[in-house]
Amino acid sequence: MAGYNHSAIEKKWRENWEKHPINVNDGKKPKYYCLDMFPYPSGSGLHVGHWRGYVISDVWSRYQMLKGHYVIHPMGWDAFGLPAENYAIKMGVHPAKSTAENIKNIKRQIKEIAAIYDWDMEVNTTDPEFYKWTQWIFVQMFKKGLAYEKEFPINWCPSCKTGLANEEVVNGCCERCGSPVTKKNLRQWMLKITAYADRLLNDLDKLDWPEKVKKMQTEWIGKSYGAEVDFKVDGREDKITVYTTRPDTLYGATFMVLAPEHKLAKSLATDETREDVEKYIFDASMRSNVDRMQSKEKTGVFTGSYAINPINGAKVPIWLSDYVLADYGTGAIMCVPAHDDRDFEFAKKFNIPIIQVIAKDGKEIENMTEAYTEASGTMINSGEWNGMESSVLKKEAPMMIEARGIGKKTVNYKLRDWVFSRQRYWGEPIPIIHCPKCGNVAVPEEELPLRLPEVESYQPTGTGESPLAAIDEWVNCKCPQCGADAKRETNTMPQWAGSSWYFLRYVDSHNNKELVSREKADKYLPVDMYIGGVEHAVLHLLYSRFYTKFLNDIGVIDFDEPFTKLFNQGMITGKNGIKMSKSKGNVVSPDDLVRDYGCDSLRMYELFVGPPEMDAEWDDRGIEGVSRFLNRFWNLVQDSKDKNIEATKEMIRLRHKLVYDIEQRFNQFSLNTVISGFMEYNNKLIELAKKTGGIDKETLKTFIVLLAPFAPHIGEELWQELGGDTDSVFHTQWPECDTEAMKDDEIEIGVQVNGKARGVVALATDATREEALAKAKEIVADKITGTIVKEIYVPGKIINIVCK
Ligand code: ANZ
Ligand code: ZN
Repeated sequence: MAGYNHSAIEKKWRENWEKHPINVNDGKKPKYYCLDMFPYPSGSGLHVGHWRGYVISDVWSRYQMLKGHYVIHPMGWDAFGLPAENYAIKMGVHPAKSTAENIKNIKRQIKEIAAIYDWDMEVNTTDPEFYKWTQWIFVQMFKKGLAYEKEFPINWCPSCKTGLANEEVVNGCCERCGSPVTKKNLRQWMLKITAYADRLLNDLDKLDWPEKVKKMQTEWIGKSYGAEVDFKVDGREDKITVYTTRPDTLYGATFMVLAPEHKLAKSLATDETREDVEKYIFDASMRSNVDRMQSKEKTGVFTGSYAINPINGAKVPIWLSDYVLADYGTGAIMCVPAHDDRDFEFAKKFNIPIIQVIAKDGKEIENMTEAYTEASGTMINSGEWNGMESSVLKKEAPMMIEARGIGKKTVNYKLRDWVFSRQRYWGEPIPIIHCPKCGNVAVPEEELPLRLPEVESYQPTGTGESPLAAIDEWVNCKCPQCGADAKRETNTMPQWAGSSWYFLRYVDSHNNKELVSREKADKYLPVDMYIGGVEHAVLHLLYSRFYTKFLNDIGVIDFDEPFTKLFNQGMITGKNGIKMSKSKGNVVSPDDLVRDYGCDSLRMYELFVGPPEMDAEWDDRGIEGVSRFLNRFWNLVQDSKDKNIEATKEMIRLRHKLVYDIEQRFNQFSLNTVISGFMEYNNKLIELAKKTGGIDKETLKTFIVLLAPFAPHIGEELWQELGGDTDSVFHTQWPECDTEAMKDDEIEIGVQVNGKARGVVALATDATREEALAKAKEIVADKITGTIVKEIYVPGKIINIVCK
């Protein structure tokens, strides 16, 4: 009997599938689009952690194929961005060159996984034929007023010398290089994602996504209901509008705080306070938003001016503090120290009175040691509102305030417009021309793609201008509208631009007339299953949803959510849960494992390490287990294949139970337990074969089909050896389970005491000796006398108890 030779089998089928692709579109099968988050082609190569997501998506794709779908399963490259550019700066290699090399390398490594990617669909975000459409989308947004220019202080990384979106600032530091982020006033291109805030929020309901991700998006959009209330500045004409979600606490407002950037901040200073106020404003301008939000110690400065609380006429001091953000709400707040933690801390530090207006059980607290932040309790110290329930008032106060003419009810979002320009080289040029007469004019569509020109130095200038600004012959151009001398925009797009819509392009990647033809979009989109890491829960997934809605609005596509179902795989980590990385020296390469155990074993082990949605620690030794299973299964098939074993009732029962169990686990995406199920059933079949001399072909073939998505090479090989009825195992049908046939059988056997028939016991066919004897003794208990000296159990035949 030939042993399992993984290298020979894998080579053979790899070549065969190359010649005869198994995932073909016959135009009749329903489509299923299973998408991986496309990788950034870095130079460091794939480790076993990268394999996991690709294996999950391939197993799922093959499963869908066996379920009768034409599966769209593409792969491509998200190749603009900083690492390639930083490499160019260091080594002087053009990013296009290093990117192409990296792609070639990673593609070779990805092919080792033996996934059914359709390479004819491949896209690369840095290919002008691709970014032509990234630019085209920008032009459409510009024409609709959704792309606009704005000068304002943005997050600035002094080390990368570029502006950063809020999303790219993590704990006050640059997401890429870790340097503390500062502020810089720069002219920026913005995308008006806020125009879609409500749709982005409400449509989350339509999606079959992990609740955790939906929650993160909901919080990011951050819709809140409240009121804007107008406070007059004492002794002046000015009024200051505050935004509050707790208008019920208005009587408790004992001071007011403005963001240092507030337009009245400077003018509120008096002669005595001016110097301190101006210094405070300057210092705040050097800190990033995130840093300000998270700083432990409250800082602030009194302006010297007072405002009038419109509900009771109280005179309240106006302060500046950087815990109030300039670009949220109105950039000014009324402060209720008794019921807000930050205000409480501030009031304590600066000795400002605290007035309690909500009492938990109607009683005022003597000496508050912390704010009472719940919106439940009875109103006190609140004039005509006294005695009301706070939660009721919270809802009604905005209307009451509006009726009294001192403010209005409002809705607010945390979501900000998207800072869409980067002062860097390796990105899509923004297709805009600045004309002294016409203003901003879009590059005409027929001139797209606007190609990225060659430059001599990739180094960011650090002045806030991209290296493109230094190429006069590129920058200087004619206005497409009036012909006057004009200048090109020199900022480029952020890395998110291409990834916000690439999934649409795959299904029509060679189309040079449209981004995607409507016919193909209708037929093959949207994505049915999107698989990738949870780190993209907000940014990439939110941007993609925004782009999809926009393209839906302008009629390019007929749907408005890109990803029907989302699955986030957990990470494979090194020892002690540490992320695998070159710098930590804990990277496990798949190469040796593939050589020693085969691709099929490694694929299975990637999933066997734990639930696919959880992180899992890698341990090479575990692969032995799956490899042993494949060997044992191989041997079972070899042993049975020429014997023409007739299916017994037990074989049929096991076959249907196997199908039932595997399908259930598949549908719960519990891929690790699918594999442990295989192992369990394999053991049962091997035990059974010891008694029956082998296993029937139908049962073995069924097993092979279920196994094939995980271990495609061995699956195909054994299918052929058993004379499978289709040219490939992947062209057969996923087996169905007959729940009747799956039921446990019981057999009745006779029970003797001292050789005399005394009763009959019904036993499960796979009952153990202990179970059988225990049940038998129960039935003949009254016939047993003295002590038992011997117990005889002949499975399926007889039980004899001997006593003395
Ligand atoms: C008075 C008040 C009393 C508040 C109270 C809270 C509790 P959301 O929208 O849910 O995040 N706020 C408003 N604008 C702000 C800004 N630009 N920077 C910092 N804080 C700001 O929370 C809105 C609440 O956050 C508002 O309601 C305001 O404080 C504060 F017992 O007003 B509140
Ligand atoms: Zn012009």
